[in-house]
Amino acid sequence: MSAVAQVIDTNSAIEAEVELTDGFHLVIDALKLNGIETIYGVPGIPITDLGRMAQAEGIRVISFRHEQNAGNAAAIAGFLTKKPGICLTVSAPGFLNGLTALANATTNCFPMILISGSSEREIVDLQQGDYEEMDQLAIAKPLCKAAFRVLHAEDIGIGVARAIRAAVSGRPGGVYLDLPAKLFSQVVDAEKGAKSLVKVIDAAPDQLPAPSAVERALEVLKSAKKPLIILGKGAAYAQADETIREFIETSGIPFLPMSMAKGLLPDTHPLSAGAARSTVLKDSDVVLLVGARLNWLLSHGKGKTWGDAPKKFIQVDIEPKEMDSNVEIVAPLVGDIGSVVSALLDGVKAGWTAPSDAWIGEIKARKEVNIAKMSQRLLKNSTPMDFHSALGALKQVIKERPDAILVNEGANTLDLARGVIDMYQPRKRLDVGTWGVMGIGMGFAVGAAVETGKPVLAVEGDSAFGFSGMEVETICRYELPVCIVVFNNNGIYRGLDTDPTGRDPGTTVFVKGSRYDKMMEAFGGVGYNATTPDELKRFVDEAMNSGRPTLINAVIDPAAGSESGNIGSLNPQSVVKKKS
Ligand code: ADP
Ligand code: TPW
Ligand code: MG
Repeated sequence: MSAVAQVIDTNSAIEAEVELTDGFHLVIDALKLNGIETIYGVPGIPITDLGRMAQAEGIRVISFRHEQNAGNAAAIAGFLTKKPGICLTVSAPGFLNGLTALANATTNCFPMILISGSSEREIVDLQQGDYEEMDQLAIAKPLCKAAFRVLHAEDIGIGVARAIRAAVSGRPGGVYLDLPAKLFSQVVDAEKGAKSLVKVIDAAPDQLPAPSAVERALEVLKSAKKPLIILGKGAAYAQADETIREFIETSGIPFLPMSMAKGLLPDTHPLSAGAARSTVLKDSDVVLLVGARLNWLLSHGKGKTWGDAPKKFIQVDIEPKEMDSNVEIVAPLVGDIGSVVSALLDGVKAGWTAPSDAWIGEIKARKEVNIAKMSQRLLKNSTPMDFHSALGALKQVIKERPDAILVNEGANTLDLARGVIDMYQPRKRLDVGTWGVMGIGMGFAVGAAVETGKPVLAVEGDSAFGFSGMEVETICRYELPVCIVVFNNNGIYRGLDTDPTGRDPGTTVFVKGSRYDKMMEAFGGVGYNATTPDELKRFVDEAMNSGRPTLINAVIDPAAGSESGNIGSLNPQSVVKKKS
């Protein structure tokens, strides 16, 4: 008699003798044992009951309208907590919908685990056409850090433990865990099942740098006339906030935060070089990268952006293979940021000369010019609003509520908000990251609200918002303190394109005069239409005070934006002139 049949036929006498458990419960117990408190997902065969049971067992289960958004919520949960965020999906199409978020998490070094139910191995492998048939493990593998499948309920403990360790150790990233439908109803002796579970000990161990590597780096740093520290989102992730602050303040080296590292030290800090970005990239002679890669976002460490003067790079990263990825790293510091920066701090305390007044003065002067220029533009009170006047209002909101979380996506809406809105606390700015991907908005907003309980302000281009906009229902359903501001300029970059043939709308434009606020009202949330900076500020304040789900349609001049925001130069140009 099979184990399942035995349960069905069991009389009360046998029940009393052997307590049984099954795959469903072992998955839940394994997650709980490892401190997983929340699952983000979309239900359906074969994981509907898994979600229900997880909820019944006290895990918070947040159900979304699309798996990509659930995946993005899990990914940002991972970034914010250093524990893997969990996304749960059905097979083939649900899995594929979640996979974009898993790949994006891996690209951004966020720890997350995509758990997908899958079809019967025997049928999938013979390609006999099962319900939602797909070889999910094979497809996931190249897109994440690690991928595992569990076939026997006794192995669930090991499978979950491996997934957790793979996600958070070393360079964090996405992990895929494949759970075939049959696994969930497999029955095992409860005691044996409990013993098979694994609590992951020291999942992301400290990784200390070699003392010789620290010496080498300190020597290079001491030789600098114009040193610069670049903080990346790895530094934000590391949660070594106090050590990083002390190192910067003790050494007196100016710092430049990458987008999601803003607020690690306040943007208003005297050593912040954020408002003098081009100057410091060009003129610095030694650059210490802390949890930031020399990828396209830093022009690969070479070319015009970096100027002609010779430059030496020191790099702190947990991933040894990151070194020399684009240019020579004269002093690689492989280790976790907390340990490495603390070693550097000890070195600086042992003897250090602060950077020259000339260097600090050059940066200060440039900052003052740029900030003055910017503040003029922020004060403009034009109707319709342009990006700057609208952002001026939102800058003030974050200044008054520095613990609010800012989610940001779009093109102009992203690039200009990044420059205008000062951040004051670590891990408060969440955005499109390494890929510049659209669609993270509502997933990040939900994940951030659920994980932190803090109010979220999501500043969204109208196009960007559309990628995940249906989750306003999710925000209303869970009554999350999320205020969405849609920068409605009627389209992608601008709202003015036309079809040269006159047949259709232009490729980058949307319905004119749209009222995104009505979408929020449809689900019981609050909607506003804002046409001036004063209105915008007032509506956001109301939303933040009430904590009610709110969407503000901010009417922006369709002519105000530029193609691709700040990165228009990446657009390929056609060399062919069409004959008329
Ligand atoms: P940004 O886009 O902000 O420049 P990146 O995503 O390019 O940042 O870089 C983040 C880097 O941080 C990655 O190379 C990753 O390996 C590294 N990293 C992540 N966590 C840690 C950590 N705890 N210690 C050291 N390096 C880390
Ligand atoms: C998954 C390409 C980059 S920015 C953008 C798109 C479609 C939208 C810009 O319009 P928006 O912002 O949001 O209205 P604004 O303020 O300039 O008008 N698909 C994906 N990712 C990306 N990056 C794109 C397409 C893109
Ligand atoms: Mg737009």
